[in-house]
Amino acid sequence: MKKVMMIGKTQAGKTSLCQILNNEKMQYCKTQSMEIIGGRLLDTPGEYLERPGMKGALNVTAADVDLIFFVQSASDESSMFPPGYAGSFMKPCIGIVTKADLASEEQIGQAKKLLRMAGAKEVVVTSSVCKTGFEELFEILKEQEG
Ligand SMILES: Nc1nc2c(ncn2[C@@H]2O[C@H](COP(=O)(O)OP(=O)(O)OP(=O)(O)O)[C@@H](O)[C@H]2O)c(=O)[nH]1
Ligand SMILES: [Mg+2]
Repeated sequence: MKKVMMIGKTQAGKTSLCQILNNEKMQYCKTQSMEIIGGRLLDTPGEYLERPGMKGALNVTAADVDLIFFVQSASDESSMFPPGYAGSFMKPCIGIVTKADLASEEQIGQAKKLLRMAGAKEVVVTSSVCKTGFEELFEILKEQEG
């Protein structure tokens, strides 16, 4: 099966997303290092995106995956994704808005905009609490299986 790497700030909801995609119960656990979940989901700690000195590790590890998810919480008005960030990866980047259950339509729109500015070619809005948006995600993952 093809692999996906999650990139996003701490608390963005990357691990929760992995848990739902892997049919596990959602359970909070701070990610401390890069971790493979269910054989195909590569979870990363938010610090890798937030700390300039660690960002390069994401680009190196991206060589091992087929697809990248840029994960942005709708309840977070700021983003750590530089404009055009997707261009630094040789892999397709999909934007994932998380925590839609906590946000207004306006906030969701803002998160989508941030992800598109980062170069995400497609954006999916999700809530891991309400389990919405996952059919679309599974569809994207399937498409990628070729
Ligand atoms: N309301 C709501 N809370 C969420 C959602 N997704 C995640 N959370 C909560 O947000 C917090 C952080 O979620 P994580 O999935 O651990 O975040 P992360 O991106 O893996 O964070 P790091 O491991 O620190 O990089 C947890 O308390 C989750 O329960 C969601 O869709 N809705
Ligand atoms: Mg995590």
